[in-house]
Amino acid sequence: MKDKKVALIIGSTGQDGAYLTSHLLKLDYKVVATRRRTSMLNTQRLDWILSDLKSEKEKNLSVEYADVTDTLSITKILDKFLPDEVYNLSAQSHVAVSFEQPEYTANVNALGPLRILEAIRMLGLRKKIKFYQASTSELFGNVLSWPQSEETPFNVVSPYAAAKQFAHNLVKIYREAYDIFACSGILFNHESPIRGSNFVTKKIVRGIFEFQKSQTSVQLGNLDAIRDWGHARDYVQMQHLMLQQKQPRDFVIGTGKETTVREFVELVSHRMGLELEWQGRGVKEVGVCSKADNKNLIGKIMVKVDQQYFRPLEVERLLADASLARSKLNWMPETNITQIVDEMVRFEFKKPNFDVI
Ligand code: NAP
Ligand code: G4F
Repeated sequence: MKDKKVALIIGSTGQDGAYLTSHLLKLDYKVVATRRRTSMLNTQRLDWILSDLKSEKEKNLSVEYADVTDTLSITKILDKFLPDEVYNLSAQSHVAVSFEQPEYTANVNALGPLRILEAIRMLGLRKKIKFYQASTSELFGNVLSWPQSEETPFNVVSPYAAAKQFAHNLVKIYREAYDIFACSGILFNHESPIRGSNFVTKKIVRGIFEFQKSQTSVQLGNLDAIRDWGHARDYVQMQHLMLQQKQPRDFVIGTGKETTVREFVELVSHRMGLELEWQGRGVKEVGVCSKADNKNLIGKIMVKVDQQYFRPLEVERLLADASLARSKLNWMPETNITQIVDEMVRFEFKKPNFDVI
């Protein structure tokens, strides 16, 4: 009997890590999923997503401690499990936080992938392992052309993106210098019910849900930012497909559809049976409830713009051209923005017994 392929997922406790673990187990991989040592449980998302998998599948899962700021932990896990595929999804992934903690962000997001690639090389595994790096549309930054494809120049505007650019370049360098099968997925924003609660989509869904219950308003920054939002479940399929190519190559992954933060608020409100009217401008802008079954909500402020959620520099507009992924890997996103909103809202109403941090 042919041995199962072994995949190491570094950063399995995050949104994508949970979806990718589930996807690879369904494809009959043995999965080694890493978590960080924390003082409290941090595997809730993984547990939630694996709850629908039969125990036979779970037997193919091993959850291990590893931290990309700790070279030894990375080297040891590679040496112990000798994986066929390594997915580096670990990151300090919040752009606004990267302005507050630039050094930490660089350590995790730039030096983390360096440590993994060096460990692969020094352990003599460069011909065995295929490596995936979670790159990002934030690299396009202050965007130089629309829509953004693999050919669009980078123009980063945050410490997060600067660190990710270092990693992106490094992947190319290790691929060319050492002949490692290494590639980067340049992923546009992707969301899901288990998105961290300080990203804008989850914050909006949770905030409007709370407004319905307790009339507290949700405070947001730039309502006019435009994003190309897809579903994490669709995007992890592409992460796996990228490592099945004959030759390693980077791909842009996105839907090719634009939505503003303001429109996202309107979609979520509508899905919850509410409508709102925008009043005022700039940091004085508010969204006032104009329609609701509960008449007590009408006239109350649902959304308030708050200066503290603006960033020192902003990526105003992102839009993917994922035609290469479509033609070379036959990949297409399956979930549109209305379906994403619907899934996120339904999850919020079910009141899951864990908090997505
Ligand atoms: P996420 O939910 O924030 O997950 C990040 C993961 O990295 C978590 O498992 C986290 O562990 C782990 N991690 C953080 N620091 C670590 C360290 N020092 N060592 C090991 N693991 C560490 O992010 P995501 O949305 O799933 O995104 C996955 C990757 O894709 C990230 O690299 C992100 O930058 C990138 N990306 C995301 C998007 C998007 O829209 N979601 C788009 C483009 C690129 P804890 O659970 O313990 O915090
Ligand atoms: O949800 P966000 O924080 O995502 P952002 O900054 O686009 O980054 C995400 O996508 C990247 C891919 O392009 C990933 F690389 C990265 O790891 C992360 O997953 O913010 C989206 C937009 C921004 O323009 C932000 O300024 O929403 C705007 N926004 C407005 N009010 C807000 C808020 N963002 C957050 N987080 N919180 C607010 O209150």
